[in-house]
Amino acid sequence: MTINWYPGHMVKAKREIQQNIKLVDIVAILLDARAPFSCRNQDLEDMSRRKRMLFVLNKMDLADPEATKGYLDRLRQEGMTAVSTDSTSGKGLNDTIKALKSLFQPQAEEMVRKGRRVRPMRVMVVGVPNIGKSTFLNSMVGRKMAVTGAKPGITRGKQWVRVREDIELMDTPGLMWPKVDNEEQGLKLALLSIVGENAYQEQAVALYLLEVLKSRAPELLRDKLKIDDGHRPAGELLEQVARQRGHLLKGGQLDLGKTCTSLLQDFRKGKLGRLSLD
Ligand SMILES: Nc1nc2c(ncn2[C@@H]2O[C@H](COP(=O)(O)OP(=O)(O)OP(=O)(O)O)[C@@H](O)[C@H]2O)c(=O)[nH]1
Ligand SMILES: [Mg+2]
Repeated sequence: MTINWYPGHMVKAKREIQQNIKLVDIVAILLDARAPFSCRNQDLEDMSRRKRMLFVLNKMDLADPEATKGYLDRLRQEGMTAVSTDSTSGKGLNDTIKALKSLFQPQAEEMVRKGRRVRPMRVMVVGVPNIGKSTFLNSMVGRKMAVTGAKPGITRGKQWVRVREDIELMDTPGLMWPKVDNEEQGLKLALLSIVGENAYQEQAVALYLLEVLKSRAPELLRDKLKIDDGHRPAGELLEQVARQRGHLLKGGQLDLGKTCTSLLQDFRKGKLGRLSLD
């Protein structure tokens, strides 16, 4: 499966980000904590290369905490500044503010040296769709300013918001690159709702989810899906879940489509437990 998904509004979004990036001091690159490396967008990092960057692993509440620690270490070893957040509860926001302040410190000192007033730092929030950019902005502000939603493609235009006395944030629309060539990466992006629903086959994504559970988190298969003999092929596990959930068609056949939809929904809501994919 090759995911080819580059709607017209993304072309516009990319142009807008490119134009506005000149005005900012720091680019906060949001990544999904469950698969931060799979949702790094090289286009965005290229556009930001003259700016200070902060990597924010958002949705940490849905990720395996040990894996998140490992991903943060890996990014820091690459010389990046990185933090993790849960934007729905506000966890990690203090660390984020601290990291932003220390990234801005050299510029602030330069302003003081030149006898200028230190102005608020301007931070652009970027990343692939649906990873929580607008939710992150809202939680930094402490009230709902930007529209959010469970599907990719919610934010269209740009918006600047004064978050605190010393920080201004700009929300941007989610940006994907034109084509995902790596099949597994595509499945991860689909699983995380980063690419839209038309770009993939639900069954392939659900089977991939079961494979990941089998190999990385058999305890979640057992505890959340009540599957004890999880070594069987993913197709059989899917049928078992369909039977358990009573997903039947009129003639009594299994309604696997329904099972796939409900499994993906459960994963996305965190009902299958905390699972990381990278
Ligand atoms: N569990 C959890 N859910 C989150 C978190 N941050 C955002 N969400 C949810 O993720 C979904 C997408 O959030 P948005 O803030 O709209 O994402 P976005 O990156 O602005 O999306 P686009 O504007 O479409 O690119 C919403 O359902 C949010 O409630 C988080 O830290 N934890
Ligand atoms: Mg948004």
